[in-house]
Amino acid sequence: MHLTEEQLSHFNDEGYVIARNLLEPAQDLKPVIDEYADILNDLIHRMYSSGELSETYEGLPFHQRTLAVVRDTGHLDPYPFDINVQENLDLSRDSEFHFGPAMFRLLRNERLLDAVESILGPEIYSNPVQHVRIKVPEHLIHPDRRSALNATTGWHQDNGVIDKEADETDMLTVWIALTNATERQGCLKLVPQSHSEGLRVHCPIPSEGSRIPPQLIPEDRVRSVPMSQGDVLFMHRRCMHASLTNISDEIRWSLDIRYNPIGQSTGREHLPGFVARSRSNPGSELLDPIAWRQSWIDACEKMLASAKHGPRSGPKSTPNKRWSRDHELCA
Ligand SMILES: O=C(O)CCC(=O)C(=O)O
Repeated sequence: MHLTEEQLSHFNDEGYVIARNLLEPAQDLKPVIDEYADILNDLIHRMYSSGELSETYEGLPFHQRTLAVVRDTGHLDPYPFDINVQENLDLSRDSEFHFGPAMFRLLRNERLLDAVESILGPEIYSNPVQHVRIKVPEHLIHPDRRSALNATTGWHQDNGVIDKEADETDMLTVWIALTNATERQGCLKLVPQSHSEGLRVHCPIPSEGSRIPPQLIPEDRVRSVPMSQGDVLFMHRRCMHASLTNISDEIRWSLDIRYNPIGQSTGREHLPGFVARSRSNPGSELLDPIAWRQSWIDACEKMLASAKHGPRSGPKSTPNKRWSRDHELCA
């Protein structure tokens, strides 16, 4: 499943390429979808026990059950589903995240890594900048509970939201549609060829992270990229992108992960990645999902321990500090 010459040219010229049907829903995605049904079930039972929910919606499929919870409560905490930690001062020993075996196997999926290898070469590191986004129709979420994990994502380049050390790396963003992502469901939109036009200013926006200011978005060049379940989008680290708003009555569920050649900075050195494929040293590949999960628990412990010695060294409140709110374009 290596990318074709035509796909590679598209990636190089336009800064992105969509590999249609790269992943087979029944074989590649269903294990993750089933794993998430269990997380949702646990969460619902906890919410029910604490009185937050008056029903458990037993027997409904994932999509309907998710919608039912959000309709009842106005939100669904995104963190128990995410494959990352809350990089802000809310990080605590009770912080939730998900590092399950099915997800780990998807990060190591052969078809996916073959395609990644076409772009990055055979020494592939799984970068810890990674997220799961379950986006319900946006109007159902209370405005105070909206974030880029569960609602509209603002304009950015991935290079602009990681640490400077990764500026000159080949970090590759891989966006996987776990459900269809139509325009109404809030698919991604992007600016073709923006990857070759440099890094834009990103303004710090409270609760959103860093965003490219509107005056730098060439609206006439923006195109949306609807995708079907199993399609995979590969994006250059400087491709400008954002999401549309989910105005449908369905969920839009995606996974955005990143890879870089082994040895390059990940842009989040305090978080754990792993060798996903190494043709030169296969013994260095991480094969054990438990070890993967443990590496994240250890990283959290470290961040919490250093937080005791003052907020500056602890969990980062603003991961990207290269542009300040005083920048002329951010006013
Ligand atoms: O899925 C989304 O809405 C945003 C994804 C994104 O910004 C990314 O993959 O970098």
